[in-house]
Amino acid sequence: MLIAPEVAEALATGRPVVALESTLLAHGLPRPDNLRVAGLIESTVRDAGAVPATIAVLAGEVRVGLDQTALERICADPGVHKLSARDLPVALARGMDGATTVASTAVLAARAGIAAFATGGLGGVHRLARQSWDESADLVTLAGTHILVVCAGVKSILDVGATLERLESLSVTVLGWQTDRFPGFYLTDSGFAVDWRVDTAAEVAAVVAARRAFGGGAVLVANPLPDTEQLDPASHDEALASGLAGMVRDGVHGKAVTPYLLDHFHRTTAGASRDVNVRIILRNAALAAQLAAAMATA
Ligand code: PSU
Ligand code: MN
Repeated sequence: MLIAPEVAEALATGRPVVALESTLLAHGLPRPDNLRVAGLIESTVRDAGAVPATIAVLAGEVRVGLDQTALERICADPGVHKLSARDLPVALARGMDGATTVASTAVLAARAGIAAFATGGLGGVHRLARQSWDESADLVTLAGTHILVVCAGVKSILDVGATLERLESLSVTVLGWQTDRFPGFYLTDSGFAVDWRVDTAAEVAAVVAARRAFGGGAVLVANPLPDTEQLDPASHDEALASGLAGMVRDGVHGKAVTPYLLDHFHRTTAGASRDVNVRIILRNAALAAQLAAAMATA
């Protein structure tokens, strides 16, 4: 595992660090805009007072903290692999390049000693899961990984109710950031409530410290978009319906499902969902930096 000098120094001196995943760059956002967004995410973390650590695999080596050349390599190559936790060993053994999902990023970040991680939306239980058994490895991996994850809930392309039930079974702590409602990624409100609302960074830091003290697992902070910034609900529902139909028609399955649906949204909403997606990530990056700072001083 190669930790960038800036990240290593921040970790050694107890300064706040925010881990960032690379799959949302490589497989969640269109090229070449993804490279610009990668830079924006990192500068947002810096402006909020923390050190960004984007995680990826390059030539079979785990990299924690990417320089510009490395970011370009992950963002520009259309053939870059999507690596969930189970794919990591193969990529490492074969010297491959790959982008890391929430699951693999969380595992690697925790291993590096990073306490906070920002993403867009978590993977979860897919709407057709009763037939397909498609549940993201993000869920089961987070159950056993000591890390704070900031997200805008789970993507609305998923079965949100089923995902919340699985998070409960897997004992992942879920907190609503200044809200009682579980966010729906593109949408402010998924239609489901959260059990625990938190209003300050100090509260989150106290929950994380308590989680550490009594057995581990992830703490999820769900950070909704303000409703003035969400995707128009009507175009959302339309894109979702045609996306799910297209998925069945085209026989999309496995790790291709999430990138397929995100790309379908971006195309059918003429880029509106991509803009919302970027706003979500930037807001989560800023909040994760703020929470990492509170955890560093707790
Ligand atoms: N959130 C986004 N865009 C993305 C993803 C999340 O805003 O592209 C990615 C994350 O890397 C997440 C993955 O871990 O989608 C889930 O994929 P799957 O459903 O195949 O587990
Ligand atoms: Mn899946």
